[in-house]
Amino acid sequence: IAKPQATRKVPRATNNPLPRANDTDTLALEILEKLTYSLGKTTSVARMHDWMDATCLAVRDRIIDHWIASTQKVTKEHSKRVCYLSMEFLIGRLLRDAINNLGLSEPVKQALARYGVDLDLVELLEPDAALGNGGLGRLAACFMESMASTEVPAFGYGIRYVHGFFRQEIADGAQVELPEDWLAHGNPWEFERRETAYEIGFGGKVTMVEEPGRPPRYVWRPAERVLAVAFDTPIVGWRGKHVNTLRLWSAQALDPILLDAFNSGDHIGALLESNRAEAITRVLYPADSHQAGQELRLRQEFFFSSASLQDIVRRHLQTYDSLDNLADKVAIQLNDTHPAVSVAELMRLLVDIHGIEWDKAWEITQATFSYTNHTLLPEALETWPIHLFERLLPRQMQIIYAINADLIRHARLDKGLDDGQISAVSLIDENNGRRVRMGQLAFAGSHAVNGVSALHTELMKETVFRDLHRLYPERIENKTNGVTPRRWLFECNPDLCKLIEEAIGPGFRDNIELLAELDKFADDASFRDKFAAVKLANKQRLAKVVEERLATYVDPKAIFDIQVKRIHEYKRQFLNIIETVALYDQIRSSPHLDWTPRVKVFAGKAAPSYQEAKQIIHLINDVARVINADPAVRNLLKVVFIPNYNVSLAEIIMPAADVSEQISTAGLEASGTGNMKFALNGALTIGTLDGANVEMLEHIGADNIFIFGLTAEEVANARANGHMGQPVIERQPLLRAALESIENGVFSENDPGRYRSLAGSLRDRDWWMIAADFQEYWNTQRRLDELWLDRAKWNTMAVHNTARMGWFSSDRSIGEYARDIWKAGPKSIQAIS
Ligand code: Z2T
Repeated sequence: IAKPQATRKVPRATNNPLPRANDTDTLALEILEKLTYSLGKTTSVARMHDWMDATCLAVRDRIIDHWIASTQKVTKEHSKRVCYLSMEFLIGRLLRDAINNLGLSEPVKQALARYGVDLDLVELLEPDAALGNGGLGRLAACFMESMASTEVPAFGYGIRYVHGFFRQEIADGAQVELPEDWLAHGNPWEFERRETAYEIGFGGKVTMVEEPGRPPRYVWRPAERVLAVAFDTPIVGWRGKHVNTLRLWSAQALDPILLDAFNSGDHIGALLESNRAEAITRVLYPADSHQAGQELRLRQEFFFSSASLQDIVRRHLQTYDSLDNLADKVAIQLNDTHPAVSVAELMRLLVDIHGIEWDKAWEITQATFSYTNHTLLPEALETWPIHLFERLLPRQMQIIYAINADLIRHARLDKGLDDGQISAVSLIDENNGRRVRMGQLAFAGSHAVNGVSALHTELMKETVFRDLHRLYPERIENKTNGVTPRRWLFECNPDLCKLIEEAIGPGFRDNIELLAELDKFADDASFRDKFAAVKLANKQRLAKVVEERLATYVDPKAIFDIQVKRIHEYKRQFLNIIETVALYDQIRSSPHLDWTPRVKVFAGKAAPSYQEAKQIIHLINDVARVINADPAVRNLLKVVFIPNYNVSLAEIIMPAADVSEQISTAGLEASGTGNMKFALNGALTIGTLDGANVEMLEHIGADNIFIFGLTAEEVANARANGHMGQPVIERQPLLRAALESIENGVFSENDPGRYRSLAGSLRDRDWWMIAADFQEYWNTQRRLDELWLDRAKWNTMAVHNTARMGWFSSDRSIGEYARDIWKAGPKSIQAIS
């Protein structure tokens, strides 16, 4: 159903400017033009920042050419669109990504060189967009890049936080949080779309309107309304083939200033409303895998859900005259439960605003939505007190009750569930002071629900969604996570890519699974040596960063053993640092032995209110201070905690690791994605049978990965049988001594009791199975020490890792979503095996 022809005829040539040329001359001229006419600077006064802006703008013009072409193609072909709703997008920098995907690396570098400007230095000035906490947000960013690269028409929908994830500093060993201000110098990648704005309501009343001969209608009159304004960022795929849009919403007051108040002299009061509105998108909540219970968080969730749905519905109605075929033309993916209120909000739009009959609306809703679960941790499962929900979103609350009534009727009458089972599937938790369960809401409103690794998906069926799964056994499926090889191999490790290309040709750049052809070079001594030389150069680069930021020398010839990720008890940085202390003790007591030199690298942020996690950071820094100052270890052991872990730092760290630490308590890490980035870049993994480690073991092979520790099932059994740490500690002198030194203040002489309760938790329930897994972890580390002495063998294994990680590309993940859940994207993508 085509739109009516535009009445004003515009000649084609002026409608679409010619695509720009990509040679060095043209780029040099255009960068100069941007510098002059967009920034108002001459080359003689331009600062590096101006060069960065000018470069972004020249590159951006080329993205726009492709963006327009992509948008026109999708519109013309009436393609189905994917809408990826996510509270977080952990994007990092975009300049190198754009340059690389457009194939402009050489000409841009040379163009800048003509002005005596180094592209590498220019890139460093771009702020790192950190609109996310960790894995979940970074996955959303990898998926956006992969959807563009595989030509799946997509919109990312999220929040344009003014302040992203906090900046971390370490002062006297402890974490200090500082505000982050990524927009301070403007953002060259975004386009404000003032015309694309929607009203978002909060509070107020619902009234029933009855008209003769018609079913009653419900009208919601919110007490408060704010405006959601769209900011669009183009996301360019590999070889510029396709460009999608990341649309982030910013909150504004309907009336920026209350003139009456202002004129009557209340200058502050005149701004209260706009302050209150803008607060919604002011700052990212810094808690990963933990529910933030505040009202502002629920406001954020509804704000971006409602804006995105209004946008989706409006766009659909621009092309089609009815919403009946909504699910044929859009697939909406809920990235965890943060946007789960969308289920109720879409029902409201369909039923209350567009007059669609309830059952029909429910059919459309379920066919449109699908939901990804990212954690089983009970403290992360979102629930909202009914009174808060009702006060803020009265109509959505009514709709949830109605959905629940239908669900319970079906469960009781058609499936014969008893009262206990009913209370488990209900959208309302009646046991903890009546709360709305967002997980059950997302499940009920979706036709497909997925976990993010094979193990995690199986555990979902047995734990959080056990009863809903029995009711709807077809709904849960697995979609193992992936990472984009463009950012996490091509851009962060260009030297390795050059080497790979020499060996197997350039095909892997378009089909990453061709990396498998590297396998046959694993036993080729000369290839292996070159592979090791690239690793060494990457380690030298990281050593330089460590020297600059921490004034600590680390020897690039030592094993770089790295654990970088959010600091969390279940991720067990504590286990790693206890092993470090035990190793320190051993080196000191047997200095004559042939110890393998190691550098233990840590980085990651703790949620500001997570005391245990902050203690772990403090402990790592305390241990580092003591060990690094002790001449007795003679550089055999170094410990560094690099502050302010973010995407840009990860791009330096991933290529520089020999050993990747993926040591979570089994059953608790849903997938992990850092594990994939490390192995792709040739690190050997020491890890538990958790999350995607299980599938990495299958792909890489048991001979090329170091697996240890209790299985998820064994952890569950140990917990059920009242496992205690103390008896285990008694039997393990190494662990005992290490724990005692931590407990007795060896690393915190000015505050000897600092770690007493942290260490005590191991003697007690040992909830995270640190005592339980210690001995095997230690033994496995010593096997790594030994392997390091046979460098040929180590390097063979490292090559196998890179060669066998192609499957963990987010292109593969996206292909599976496209084929099984969305039924969208090019036929070739949906046809993946
Ligand atoms: C997060 O990063 C993850 C799960 C969450 O559950 C929340 C956040 Cl912020 C609500 C992580 C998982 O911990 C990790 O295992 C997984 O790889 C990642 O999401 C992407 O799926």
